[in-house]
Amino acid sequence: MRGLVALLCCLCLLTTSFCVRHPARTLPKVANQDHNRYVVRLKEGKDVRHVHDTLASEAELKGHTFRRTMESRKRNTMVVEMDLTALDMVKTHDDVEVVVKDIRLDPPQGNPDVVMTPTDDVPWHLDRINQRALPLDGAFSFGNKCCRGRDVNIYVIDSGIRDTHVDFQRNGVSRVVHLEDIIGGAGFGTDCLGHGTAVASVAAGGSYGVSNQASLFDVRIFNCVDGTYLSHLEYAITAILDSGSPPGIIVMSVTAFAPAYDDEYVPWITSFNALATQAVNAGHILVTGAGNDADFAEYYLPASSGFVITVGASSKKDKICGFSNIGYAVDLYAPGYALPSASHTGDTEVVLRSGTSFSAPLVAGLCASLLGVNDTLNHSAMLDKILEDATDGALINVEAWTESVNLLAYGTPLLHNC
Ligand SMILES: [Ca+2]
Repeated sequence: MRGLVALLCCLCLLTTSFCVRHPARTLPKVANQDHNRYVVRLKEGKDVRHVHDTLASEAELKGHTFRRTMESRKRNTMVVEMDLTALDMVKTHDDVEVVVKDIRLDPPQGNPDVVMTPTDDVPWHLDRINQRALPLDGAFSFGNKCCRGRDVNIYVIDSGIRDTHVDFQRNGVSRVVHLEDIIGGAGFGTDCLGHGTAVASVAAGGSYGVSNQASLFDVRIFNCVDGTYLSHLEYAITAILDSGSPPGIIVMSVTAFAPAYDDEYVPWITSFNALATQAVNAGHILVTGAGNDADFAEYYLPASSGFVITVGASSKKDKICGFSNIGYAVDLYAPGYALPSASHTGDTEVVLRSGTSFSAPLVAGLCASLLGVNDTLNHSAMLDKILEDATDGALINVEAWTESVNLLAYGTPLLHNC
Protein backbone atom coordinates (compact mmCIF):
# COMPACT_ATOMS: atom_id res chain seq x y z
CA MET A 1 0.00 0.00 0.00
CA ARG A 2 2.78 2.37 0.81
CA GLY A 3 4.25 1.81 -2.63
CA LEU A 4 1.02 3.04 -4.12
CA VAL A 5 0.76 5.92 -1.76
CA ALA A 6 4.32 6.88 -2.48
CA LEU A 7 3.39 7.58 -6.07
CA LEU A 8 0.85 10.10 -5.01
CA CYS A 9 1.28 13.62 -3.85
CA CYS A 10 -1.29 15.26 -1.69
CA LEU A 11 -1.15 18.96 -1.12
CA CYS A 12 -3.83 21.21 0.16
CA LEU A 13 -4.52 24.19 2.27
CA LEU A 14 -5.20 23.03 5.74
CA THR A 15 -8.87 23.82 5.87
CA THR A 16 -11.84 21.59 6.32
CA SER A 17 -15.41 21.60 7.47
CA PHE A 18 -15.53 18.32 9.31
CA CYS A 19 -14.79 17.51 12.91
CA VAL A 20 -15.85 13.98 13.51
CA ARG A 21 -14.85 11.20 15.84
CA HIS A 22 -11.44 9.78 15.27
CA PRO A 23 -12.03 7.18 12.55
CA ALA A 24 -9.58 4.75 11.06
CA ARG A 25 -6.91 6.68 9.21
CA THR A 26 -7.68 7.16 5.54
CA LEU A 27 -5.50 7.65 2.52
CA PRO A 28 -4.76 11.27 1.75
CA LYS A 29 -6.50 12.99 -1.10
CA VAL A 30 -4.45 13.12 -4.25
CA ALA A 31 -3.60 16.46 -5.80
CA ASN A 32 -3.16 16.52 -9.56
CA GLN A 33 0.58 16.42 -10.25
CA ASP A 34 0.21 16.53 -14.01
CA HIS A 35 2.58 19.41 -14.66
CA ASN A 36 6.05 19.92 -16.08
CA ARG A 37 7.52 22.13 -13.41
CA TYR A 38 10.84 21.24 -11.80
CA VAL A 39 13.18 22.72 -9.24
CA VAL A 40 16.78 22.72 -10.47
CA ARG A 41 19.41 23.01 -7.77
CA LEU A 42 22.91 23.89 -8.92
CA LYS A 43 26.23 22.75 -7.53
CA GLU A 44 27.87 25.05 -5.03
CA GLY A 45 29.53 28.08 -6.54
CA LYS A 46 27.60 27.98 -9.81
CA ASP A 47 25.80 31.09 -10.97
CA VAL A 48 22.08 30.66 -11.54
CA ARG A 49 21.83 33.27 -14.30
CA HIS A 50 24.80 31.92 -16.19
CA VAL A 51 23.67 28.31 -16.00
CA HIS A 52 20.15 29.28 -16.97
CA ASP A 53 21.32 31.16 -20.05
CA THR A 54 23.49 28.23 -21.09
CA LEU A 55 20.69 25.71 -20.66
CA ALA A 56 18.11 27.95 -22.32
CA SER A 57 20.32 28.44 -25.37
CA GLU A 58 21.00 24.72 -25.64
CA ALA A 59 17.28 23.94 -25.26
CA GLU A 60 16.36 26.45 -27.94
CA LEU A 61 18.86 25.00 -30.37
CA LYS A 62 17.46 21.52 -29.84
CA GLY A 63 13.84 22.63 -29.90
CA HIS A 64 13.13 21.71 -26.26
CA THR A 65 10.61 23.48 -24.08
CA PHE A 66 12.49 25.25 -21.28
CA ARG A 67 11.05 28.21 -19.39
CA ARG A 68 12.28 29.58 -16.10
CA THR A 69 9.54 30.79 -13.75
CA MET A 70 11.55 31.64 -10.66
CA GLU A 71 15.12 31.74 -9.48
CA SER A 72 17.04 32.43 -6.31
CA ARG A 73 20.72 33.15 -6.27
CA LYS A 74 20.82 32.69 -2.53
CA ARG A 75 19.17 29.30 -2.73
CA ASN A 76 21.14 28.45 -5.85
CA THR A 77 17.99 27.17 -7.48
CA MET A 78 15.66 27.91 -10.32
CA VAL A 79 12.20 26.67 -11.10
CA VAL A 80 11.75 25.61 -14.71
CA GLU A 81 8.89 24.39 -16.83
CA MET A 82 10.33 21.95 -19.33
CA ASP A 83 9.54 18.92 -21.44
CA LEU A 84 11.05 15.50 -20.82
CA THR A 85 13.84 15.90 -23.37
CA ALA A 86 14.92 19.15 -21.74
CA LEU A 87 14.68 17.40 -18.39
CA ASP A 88 17.18 14.76 -19.54
CA MET A 89 19.49 17.50 -20.75
CA VAL A 90 19.30 19.46 -17.49
CA LYS A 91 19.75 16.41 -15.27
CA THR A 92 23.04 15.54 -16.93
CA HIS A 93 24.44 19.06 -17.01
CA ASP A 94 27.74 19.40 -15.14
CA ASP A 95 26.60 22.38 -13.09
CA VAL A 96 23.38 20.78 -11.87
CA GLU A 97 23.29 19.09 -8.48
CA VAL A 98 19.76 17.70 -8.51
CA VAL A 99 16.44 18.14 -10.32
CA VAL A 100 13.18 17.40 -8.48
CA LYS A 101 9.64 17.67 -9.69
CA ASP A 102 7.79 20.48 -7.97
CA ILE A 103 4.82 19.52 -5.81
CA ARG A 104 1.51 21.17 -6.44
CA LEU A 105 -0.78 22.29 -3.61
CA ASP A 106 -4.47 22.51 -4.32
CA PRO A 107 -6.58 25.45 -3.17
CA PRO A 108 -9.22 24.37 -0.67
CA GLN A 109 -12.07 22.45 -2.19
CA GLY A 110 -15.59 23.76 -2.05
CA ASN A 111 -16.73 26.45 0.31
CA PRO A 112 -16.77 24.95 3.77
CA ASP A 113 -16.82 28.18 5.71
CA VAL A 114 -19.85 29.59 7.47
CA VAL A 115 -20.53 33.31 7.67
CA MET A 116 -21.76 34.29 11.12
CA THR A 117 -23.18 37.37 12.76
CA PRO A 118 -20.52 39.06 14.90
CA THR A 119 -21.19 38.93 18.64
CA ASP A 120 -19.45 40.24 21.73
CA ASP A 121 -18.91 36.72 22.99
CA VAL A 122 -15.34 35.66 23.59
CA PRO A 123 -14.33 33.39 20.69
CA TRP A 124 -14.28 29.85 21.98
CA HIS A 125 -10.76 29.18 20.79
CA LEU A 126 -9.44 32.04 22.93
CA ASP A 127 -11.70 31.10 25.81
CA ARG A 128 -10.30 27.55 25.75
CA ILE A 129 -6.59 28.35 25.83
CA ASN A 130 -6.61 30.35 29.05
CA GLN A 131 -8.08 27.60 31.19
CA ARG A 132 -6.96 24.08 31.97
CA ALA A 133 -10.26 22.21 31.80
CA LEU A 134 -13.77 22.43 30.41
CA PRO A 135 -16.41 23.80 30.74
CA LEU A 136 -15.57 27.08 29.07
CA ASP A 137 -15.95 30.05 31.41
CA GLY A 138 -16.66 32.62 28.70
CA ALA A 139 -13.51 34.57 29.52
CA PHE A 140 -10.15 35.15 27.89
CA SER A 141 -7.99 37.05 30.28
CA PHE A 142 -4.37 36.10 29.92
CA GLY A 143 -1.79 38.75 29.32
CA ASN A 144 -2.11 42.47 29.19
CA LYS A 145 -4.48 43.36 26.40
CA CYS A 146 -2.29 46.31 25.50
CA CYS A 147 0.90 44.39 24.92
CA ARG A 148 0.15 40.92 23.60
CA GLY A 149 2.63 40.48 20.78
CA ARG A 150 3.59 44.14 20.76
CA ASP A 151 6.68 44.75 18.61
CA VAL A 152 6.53 41.18 17.32
CA ASN A 153 6.24 40.32 13.64
CA ILE A 154 4.04 37.47 12.46
CA TYR A 155 4.67 36.40 8.88
CA VAL A 156 1.64 34.79 7.27
CA ILE A 157 2.58 32.68 4.24
CA ASP A 158 -0.84 32.22 2.68
CA SER A 159 -3.42 33.74 0.33
CA GLY A 160 -3.03 37.36 1.43
CA ILE A 161 -4.71 39.40 4.15
CA ARG A 162 -7.65 41.80 3.92
CA ASP A 163 -5.81 44.66 5.59
CA THR A 164 -8.88 46.88 5.97
CA HIS A 165 -10.75 44.46 8.22
CA VAL A 166 -11.52 45.96 11.62
CA ASP A 167 -9.82 43.01 13.32
CA PHE A 168 -6.45 44.30 12.11
CA GLN A 169 -6.78 47.99 12.98
CA ARG A 170 -4.98 49.68 15.84
CA ASN A 171 -5.69 53.35 16.49
CA GLY A 172 -7.13 53.59 13.02
CA VAL A 173 -4.06 52.13 11.34
CA SER A 174 -3.82 48.67 9.85
CA ARG A 175 -1.27 46.34 11.42
CA VAL A 176 -0.91 44.51 8.10
CA VAL A 177 2.10 44.95 5.82
CA HIS A 178 2.11 43.33 2.40
CA LEU A 179 5.66 42.06 2.28
CA GLU A 180 6.06 39.77 -0.72
CA ASP A 181 4.02 38.31 -3.53
CA ILE A 182 5.62 35.04 -4.52
CA ILE A 183 3.08 34.04 -7.16
CA GLY A 184 2.90 37.35 -9.04
CA GLY A 185 -0.04 38.51 -11.10
CA ALA A 186 -2.91 40.64 -9.96
CA GLY A 187 -4.31 40.73 -6.48
CA PHE A 188 -1.34 41.34 -4.23
CA GLY A 189 -2.49 43.42 -1.29
CA THR A 190 -5.85 41.69 -1.15
CA ASP A 191 -7.13 38.22 -0.29
CA CYS A 192 -9.62 36.74 -2.70
CA LEU A 193 -9.56 33.31 -1.03
CA GLY A 194 -10.07 34.24 2.61
CA HIS A 195 -7.76 31.63 4.07
CA GLY A 196 -4.90 34.00 4.85
CA THR A 197 -7.19 36.62 6.36
CA ALA A 198 -8.61 34.04 8.77
CA VAL A 199 -5.15 32.74 9.67
CA ALA A 200 -3.97 36.29 10.38
CA SER A 201 -7.10 36.94 12.44
CA VAL A 202 -6.63 33.92 14.68
CA ALA A 203 -2.96 34.74 15.23
CA ALA A 204 -3.29 38.46 15.81
CA GLY A 205 -6.80 39.80 15.33
CA GLY A 206 -8.08 42.38 17.77
CA SER A 207 -11.23 40.38 18.50
CA TYR A 208 -10.41 36.88 17.29
CA GLY A 209 -6.67 36.58 17.77
CA VAL A 210 -4.18 35.89 20.51
CA SER A 211 -1.50 38.54 19.93
CA ASN A 212 -3.73 41.51 19.25
CA GLN A 213 -0.83 43.96 19.09
CA ALA A 214 1.47 42.08 16.73
CA SER A 215 2.37 43.27 13.25
CA LEU A 216 1.21 41.05 10.42
CA PHE A 217 3.29 40.51 7.30
CA ASP A 218 1.57 39.10 4.27
CA VAL A 219 3.62 36.76 2.09
CA ARG A 220 1.33 35.52 -0.65
CA ILE A 221 1.68 32.08 -2.24
CA PHE A 222 -1.98 31.43 -3.13
CA ASN A 223 -4.49 33.27 -5.23
CA CYS A 224 -8.18 32.40 -5.31
CA VAL A 225 -8.11 30.18 -8.36
CA ASP A 226 -4.91 28.27 -8.86
CA GLY A 227 -3.04 25.96 -6.61
CA THR A 228 0.48 26.76 -5.58
CA TYR A 229 3.71 24.77 -5.31
CA LEU A 230 5.97 23.60 -2.56
CA SER A 231 8.72 25.63 -4.20
CA HIS A 232 6.62 28.74 -3.54
CA LEU A 233 6.66 27.95 0.17
CA GLU A 234 10.44 27.69 0.11
CA TYR A 235 10.76 30.90 -1.86
CA ALA A 236 8.41 32.61 0.58
CA ILE A 237 10.58 31.69 3.55
CA THR A 238 13.64 32.80 1.60
CA ALA A 239 11.94 36.12 0.81
CA ILE A 240 11.27 36.70 4.51
CA LEU A 241 14.91 35.96 5.32
CA ASP A 242 16.06 38.31 2.57
CA SER A 243 13.63 41.09 3.43
CA GLY A 244 15.68 42.51 6.26
CA SER A 245 12.60 42.44 8.49
CA PRO A 246 13.25 41.45 12.10
CA PRO A 247 12.85 37.78 13.02
CA GLY A 248 9.45 36.75 14.26
CA ILE A 249 6.89 34.01 13.92
CA ILE A 250 6.36 32.42 10.52
CA VAL A 251 3.04 30.63 10.18
CA MET A 252 2.54 28.24 7.27
CA SER A 253 -0.90 26.67 6.96
CA VAL A 254 -0.11 24.38 4.06
CA THR A 255 0.95 20.77 3.71
CA ALA A 256 2.52 18.54 1.11
CA PHE A 257 2.58 14.75 1.03
CA ALA A 258 6.31 14.03 1.18
CA PRO A 259 7.13 10.86 3.12
CA ALA A 260 10.74 10.09 3.96
CA TYR A 261 10.26 6.42 3.06
CA ASP A 262 10.05 7.36 -0.60
CA ASP A 263 13.38 8.40 -2.14
CA GLU A 264 11.53 10.73 -4.52
CA TYR A 265 10.76 13.09 -1.65
CA VAL A 266 14.03 12.94 0.25
CA PRO A 267 15.56 15.91 -1.64
CA TRP A 268 12.50 17.97 -0.68
CA ILE A 269 12.79 17.00 2.97
CA THR A 270 16.52 17.75 2.96
CA SER A 271 15.98 21.07 1.23
CA PHE A 272 13.16 22.18 3.52
CA ASN A 273 15.02 21.23 6.67
CA ALA A 274 18.08 23.16 5.51
CA LEU A 275 15.93 26.22 4.87
CA ALA A 276 14.08 25.86 8.16
CA THR A 277 17.42 25.59 9.97
CA GLN A 278 18.51 28.79 8.28
CA ALA A 279 15.31 30.53 9.38
CA VAL A 280 15.65 29.26 12.95
CA ASN A 281 19.29 30.36 13.08
CA ALA A 282 18.15 33.80 11.94
CA GLY A 283 15.87 33.94 15.00
CA HIS A 284 12.56 32.99 13.42
CA ILE A 285 10.08 30.56 14.92
CA LEU A 286 8.21 28.42 12.42
CA VAL A 287 4.71 27.09 13.03
CA THR A 288 2.58 24.91 10.78
CA GLY A 289 -0.66 22.99 10.81
CA ALA A 290 -0.33 19.22 11.02
CA GLY A 291 -2.55 18.78 7.97
CA ASN A 292 -6.14 17.64 7.47
CA ASP A 293 -5.51 14.28 5.87
CA ALA A 294 -6.57 12.11 8.82
CA ASP A 295 -3.11 10.64 8.48
CA PHE A 296 0.24 10.74 10.23
CA ALA A 297 1.89 14.15 10.10
CA GLU A 298 5.33 12.55 9.70
CA TYR A 299 4.51 11.92 6.01
CA TYR A 300 3.98 15.61 5.23
CA LEU A 301 5.99 18.78 4.83
CA PRO A 302 6.43 21.09 6.58
CA ALA A 303 4.71 19.22 9.43
CA SER A 304 7.40 16.53 9.64
CA SER A 305 10.27 18.97 10.04
CA GLY A 306 11.96 18.99 13.42
CA PHE A 307 12.56 22.73 12.97
CA VAL A 308 8.87 23.60 12.89
CA ILE A 309 6.24 23.63 15.64
CA THR A 310 3.50 21.35 14.32
CA VAL A 311 -0.06 21.82 15.55
CA GLY A 312 -3.03 19.46 15.29
CA ALA A 313 -6.69 20.42 15.66
CA SER A 314 -8.99 19.87 18.61
CA SER A 315 -12.73 20.37 19.02
CA LYS A 316 -14.89 22.18 21.56
CA LYS A 317 -15.16 18.90 23.42
CA ASP A 318 -11.38 18.50 23.63
CA LYS A 319 -11.30 15.79 21.02
CA ILE A 320 -8.66 15.56 18.35
CA CYS A 321 -10.65 16.37 15.22
CA GLY A 322 -11.13 13.42 12.89
CA PHE A 323 -9.58 15.30 9.99
CA SER A 324 -6.45 16.27 11.89
CA ASN A 325 -3.16 14.62 11.16
CA ILE A 326 -1.70 13.00 14.25
CA GLY A 327 1.29 10.97 15.43
CA TYR A 328 4.67 11.75 16.88
CA ALA A 329 5.37 14.61 14.46
CA VAL A 330 2.57 16.68 16.02
CA ASP A 331 4.00 18.76 18.87
CA LEU A 332 0.68 19.76 20.38
CA TYR A 333 -2.99 20.40 19.60
CA ALA A 334 -5.05 23.58 19.63
CA PRO A 335 -8.67 24.46 18.84
CA GLY A 336 -9.25 23.96 15.12
CA TYR A 337 -12.96 23.62 14.57
CA ALA A 338 -15.47 26.40 13.84
CA LEU A 339 -13.20 29.26 14.86
CA PRO A 340 -14.77 32.69 14.36
CA SER A 341 -12.33 34.84 12.43
CA ALA A 342 -12.09 37.81 10.10
CA SER A 343 -13.63 37.32 6.67
CA HIS A 344 -12.08 38.47 3.40
CA THR A 345 -15.46 39.58 2.05
CA GLY A 346 -16.16 42.59 4.29
CA ASP A 347 -14.38 44.73 6.85
CA THR A 348 -16.69 43.71 9.68
CA GLU A 349 -17.70 40.26 8.47
CA VAL A 350 -16.90 37.15 10.45
CA VAL A 351 -16.61 33.58 9.26
CA LEU A 352 -16.27 30.23 11.01
CA ARG A 353 -13.20 28.32 9.87
CA SER A 354 -12.11 24.78 10.57
CA GLY A 355 -8.86 22.96 10.00
CA THR A 356 -5.35 22.67 11.38
CA SER A 357 -4.75 25.84 9.31
CA PHE A 358 -6.39 27.67 12.17
CA SER A 359 -4.86 25.69 15.03
CA ALA A 360 -1.42 26.73 13.80
CA PRO A 361 -1.99 30.51 14.01
CA LEU A 362 -3.45 30.09 17.49
CA VAL A 363 -0.11 28.67 18.60
CA ALA A 364 1.74 31.20 16.45
CA GLY A 365 -0.15 33.89 18.36
CA LEU A 366 0.89 32.34 21.66
CA CYS A 367 4.49 32.29 20.47
CA ALA A 368 4.23 35.96 19.50
CA SER A 369 2.91 36.87 22.95
CA LEU A 370 5.75 34.96 24.58
CA LEU A 371 8.26 36.62 22.31
CA GLY A 372 6.76 39.97 23.22
CA VAL A 373 7.71 39.50 26.86
CA ASN A 374 10.94 37.60 26.29
CA ASP A 375 12.72 38.33 23.05
CA THR A 376 15.55 35.94 23.86
CA LEU A 377 13.41 32.89 23.16
CA ASN A 378 14.78 31.03 20.16
CA HIS A 379 13.02 28.19 18.38
CA SER A 380 14.20 25.51 20.75
CA ALA A 381 13.42 27.51 23.90
CA MET A 382 10.06 28.54 22.49
CA LEU A 383 9.10 24.96 21.69
CA ASP A 384 10.13 23.90 25.20
CA LYS A 385 8.06 26.72 26.70
CA ILE A 386 4.98 26.01 24.61
CA LEU A 387 5.12 22.30 25.47
CA GLU A 388 5.83 22.97 29.14
CA ASP A 389 2.86 25.30 29.39
CA ALA A 390 0.46 23.10 27.42
CA THR A 391 -2.27 21.29 29.33
CA ASP A 392 -1.24 17.67 29.74
CA GLY A 393 -3.97 15.06 29.36
CA ALA A 394 -6.85 17.34 28.35
CA LEU A 395 -7.63 15.56 25.08
CA ILE A 396 -10.11 12.73 25.52
CA ASN A 397 -9.51 10.61 22.43
CA VAL A 398 -5.76 10.12 22.15
CA GLU A 399 -4.97 6.56 21.18
CA ALA A 400 -1.64 5.15 22.34
CA TRP A 401 -0.94 3.30 19.09
CA THR A 402 -0.83 6.60 17.21
CA GLU A 403 2.12 7.85 19.31
CA SER A 404 0.35 11.19 19.60
CA VAL A 405 1.02 13.53 22.49
CA ASN A 406 -1.84 14.58 24.74
CA LEU A 407 -1.04 18.28 24.96
CA LEU A 408 -3.44 21.16 24.43
CA ALA A 409 -2.18 24.70 23.86
CA TYR A 410 -2.36 26.96 26.91
CA GLY A 411 -1.56 30.64 27.41
CA THR A 412 1.16 30.84 29.96
CA PRO A 413 0.80 32.92 33.15
CA LEU A 414 4.11 34.53 32.13
CA LEU A 415 2.05 36.73 29.88
CA HIS A 416 0.60 38.48 32.91
CA ASN A 417 4.00 40.05 33.48
CA CYS A 418 4.02 42.19 30.39
CA1 LIG B 1 -11.62 30.82 29.35
